[in-house]
Amino acid sequence: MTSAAKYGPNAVGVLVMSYGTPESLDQVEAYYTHIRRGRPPTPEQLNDLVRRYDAIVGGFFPLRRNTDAQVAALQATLDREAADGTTYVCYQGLKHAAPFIEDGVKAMAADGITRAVGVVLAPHYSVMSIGSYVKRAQAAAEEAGVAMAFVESYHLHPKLIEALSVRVERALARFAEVDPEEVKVLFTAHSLPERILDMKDPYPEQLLETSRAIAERTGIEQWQFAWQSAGQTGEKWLGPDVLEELERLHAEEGVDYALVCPIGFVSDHLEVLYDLDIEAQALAGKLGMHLERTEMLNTEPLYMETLSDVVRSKTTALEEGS
Ligand code: FEC
Repeated sequence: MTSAAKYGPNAVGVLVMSYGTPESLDQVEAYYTHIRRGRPPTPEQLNDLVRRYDAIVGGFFPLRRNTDAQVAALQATLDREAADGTTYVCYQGLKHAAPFIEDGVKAMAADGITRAVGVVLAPHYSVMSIGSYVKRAQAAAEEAGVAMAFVESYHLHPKLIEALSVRVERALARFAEVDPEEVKVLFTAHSLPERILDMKDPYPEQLLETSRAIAERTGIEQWQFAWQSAGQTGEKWLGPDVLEELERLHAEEGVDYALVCPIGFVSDHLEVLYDLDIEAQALAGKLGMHLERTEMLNTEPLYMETLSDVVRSKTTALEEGS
């Protein structure tokens, strides 16, 4: 018996895609090689990455636990909101680790799912981020005979903006020693190679749109955008980098209080727990600055409702297209 009967012919698959992370320190090399499209890292690069994971991993890799929890929470949200009669079945598909995107699509097809929506656990579109998830999922879906539609971005969804704004307000309250107006807010996201600008990629503008929407909603005036976690690939990446910007703000503008809000990410993981909580905090300590970071969304109900909402809207598009 195939599981098609299990879900019924009208079930809609939801391919929930995320970056992926190793499951143990001895998997870091294979993971890093996958990120580098099959080119193994040098021993120095590998040691550096293992060292960074070692600093944040306490028996489990945070991104794996968070992605698992997000997929389960989205499934529960879709089940709870099942008023329109559609049954949604979530499958996980990771970019750089198992279960890979292709595994997720195969699992749907094996369960007899013929229609599905794809959504990435990252709100902003770039051809180098969401674009590549979608390309791989689309190719796997065509091979497996699954009709798919994709959510490309949801960076201005009102519930996402609300959840992020509440986090900014909560974090500002941690600066007990100064007025919130004296705190510089830095919205950040993963940098990408500068060549995306020649492609007219919407990524930088979408990130600014999210930043502006939060600033408007919270009434903050002292804010700007900075990039983080740029790769070491020999080409130029988008700047300014958040670390350089903290140094500059302190030296040139006398900024002593800063709040980082990593709007490009939705989970606690390496780029937040190491790059911001360890690396940026060490820099702030050296400069004598008070630096805080907003809490990540993880399974925040407003975020789950954002995802459920965009998945439902895409289902309508899927039906209209078929
Ligand atoms: O916690 C974890 O285990 C994983 C954290 C993690 C997230 C993440 C998100 C994004 N990345 C994006 C782009 C690139 C490009 C390269 C690149 C390289 C790395 C390396 C690690 C890594 N990324 Fe990542 N990224 C995470 C982790 N990323 C580790 C390799 C070593 C290093 O540079 O630190 C460069 C590839 C190359 O070498 O050619 C480009 C983008 C996102 C946000 C969107 C998304 O989540 O998909 C964009 C989380």
